[in-house]
Amino acid sequence: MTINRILLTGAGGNLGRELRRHLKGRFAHIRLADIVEMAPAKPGEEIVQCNMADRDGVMALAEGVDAVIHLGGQPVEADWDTIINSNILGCIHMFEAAHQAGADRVLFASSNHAIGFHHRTTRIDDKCEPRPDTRYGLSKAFCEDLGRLYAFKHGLKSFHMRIGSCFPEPVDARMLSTWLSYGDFCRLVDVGLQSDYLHEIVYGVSDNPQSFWDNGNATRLGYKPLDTAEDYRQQVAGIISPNAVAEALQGGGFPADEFTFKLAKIP
Ligand code: 15L
Repeated sequence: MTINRILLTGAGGNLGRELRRHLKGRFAHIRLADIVEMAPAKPGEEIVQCNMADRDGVMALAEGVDAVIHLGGQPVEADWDTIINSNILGCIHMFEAAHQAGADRVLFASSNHAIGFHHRTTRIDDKCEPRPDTRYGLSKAFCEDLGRLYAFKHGLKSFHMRIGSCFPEPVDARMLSTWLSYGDFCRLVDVGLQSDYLHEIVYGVSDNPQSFWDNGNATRLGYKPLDTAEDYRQQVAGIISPNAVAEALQGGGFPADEFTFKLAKIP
């Protein structure tokens, strides 16, 4: 299917605004959705304010679109109510709406916090066991599986980007492993929009030699990152957490938050 009409959720957030600039003028129509206010629509754009927990609102959002890029939802750890409404229900609504609309694919902003309880010394790939490090991370792991259900049952393609740390620059030593530049994020989204697959998990990470992740699956699909956290080593190498759990585990401060177990017992 040729992709002409795109829905971008979370369009008012940092990554959404980057992607909006990147996609502009390349598709016949881009519907931009968020719960927050967004900059006014330019030619070829449409703005819709929507809460992802509102089922009917999300069903209407997906009408007539060929591809959904779903960045919307709660971006960090929160209480159960917030996670259930914004992320779990939001994702269920989004996948069901994309299916009902006959869309070809959904690209989903998953997160490294779906696997944050892996040790930093373990190199993992797209096939590793999920180890959510928070309620937030669990919602991301859930949506990766939700994508499997819609892919295998209905043929709705889904592309799950386990984003590391997507910021203008790395800000601490952990990001020498997890950093994703805005440019590489846009390149990864292009792979999700252009390549052929049924259900894939890829890591949203730049070309960092110290990465925790074997991103061979993204490479296989055509991802070629052009940026690297190594360029920032001098400025961030000394910035580490005083918390031993945060420093030992891939998710950093997320697994360490509310942690009451023993680090030595985590396999
Ligand atoms: C995420 O999932 C968050 O959305 C982002 O704010 C960062 O904390 C990032 O993970 C990270 O792990 O650095």
